[in-house]
Amino acid sequence: MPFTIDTARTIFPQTLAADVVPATIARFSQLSAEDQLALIWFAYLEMGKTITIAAPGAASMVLAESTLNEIKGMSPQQQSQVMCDLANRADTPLCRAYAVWSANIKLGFWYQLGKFMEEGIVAPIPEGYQLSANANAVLDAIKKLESGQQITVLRNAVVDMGYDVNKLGNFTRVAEPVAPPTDMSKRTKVTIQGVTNKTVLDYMDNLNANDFDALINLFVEDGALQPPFKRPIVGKENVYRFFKEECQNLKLIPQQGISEPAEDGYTQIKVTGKVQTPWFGGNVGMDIAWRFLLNPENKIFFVAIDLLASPKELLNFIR
Ligand code: 45D
Repeated sequence: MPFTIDTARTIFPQTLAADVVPATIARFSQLSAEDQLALIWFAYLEMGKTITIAAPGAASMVLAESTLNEIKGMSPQQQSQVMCDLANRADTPLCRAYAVWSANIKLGFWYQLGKFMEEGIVAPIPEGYQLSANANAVLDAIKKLESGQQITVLRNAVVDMGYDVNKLGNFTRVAEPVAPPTDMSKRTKVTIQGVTNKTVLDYMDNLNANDFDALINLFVEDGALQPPFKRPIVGKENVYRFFKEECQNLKLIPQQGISEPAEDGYTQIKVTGKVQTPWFGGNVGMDIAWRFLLNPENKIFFVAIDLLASPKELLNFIR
């Protein structure tokens, strides 16, 4: 039986993903908007003690600028209301504007609001705000996570805010411009213990070089990519857009892997290693697995990217 995206998703089923991340997000989303905002504030302060976040690129700030200026001009009460609206996914013009932004613009927007809150330009979380018992329990759970898992929870919380894009009908996405790929002379090459497959090596090297044109050509037309805790993104066109919108300046540091034949002349390859996001650079190394399924022509039919449950999983190559 030939592979489908659904059957491809189950290759290397013993791979243990950090399910604590979606579980924590689910608990978080049950909280009141006030609790959500205060909780993120406390979590953010806590994380700031050990890891520093990089200032977002100028391009993403420009795209959020008019909204940020609008908020700056509001009364403190209106400012708090706007933030609650975002957490409540309310139907307001501002929540609609937020909804069409790429993940990086949303993160840059909150980064800037956080600064404004510290500086007293935007209404802060009230001094002495008491989290509900549930919110306290979620905050405790977040504090216990590894840093790679913490930043994933935070990112998901931010990305989920605003009006639901699926209710917008026709809309135009707003994303940072795509910078040209790294100059050939400046590119680096990964090596992966146990894996010599050229497609997999090219995947890593092209993504590290922001060369999304070369990268997408490694995929079959109806190929798919499954980001951590997400449904697969299916079809070259959609995967290509995802690369350009969400994958600039990632650093992939694959370490080891295993390659073996699958049915119908396909090859399945699992690689584990670290990934750094431009937001935290070398401060946070996420433990990641890539599960590739290549067709007989050595093109990518499917690749899943998993955030691993623990560093121990980096060495788990059991099928
Ligand atoms: O509400 O091979 C305040 C793919 C309080 C591609 C705040 C990948 C109020 C293929 C503090 C102001 C992408 C899948 C909020 C690989 C409030 C591929 C602000 C993987 C919200 C490897 C909060 C890539 C703020 C991966 C400012 C795994 C929060 C990338 C900021 C992972 C949070 C990237 C930030 C991650 C989080 C980035 C900046 C997890 C960034 C997380």
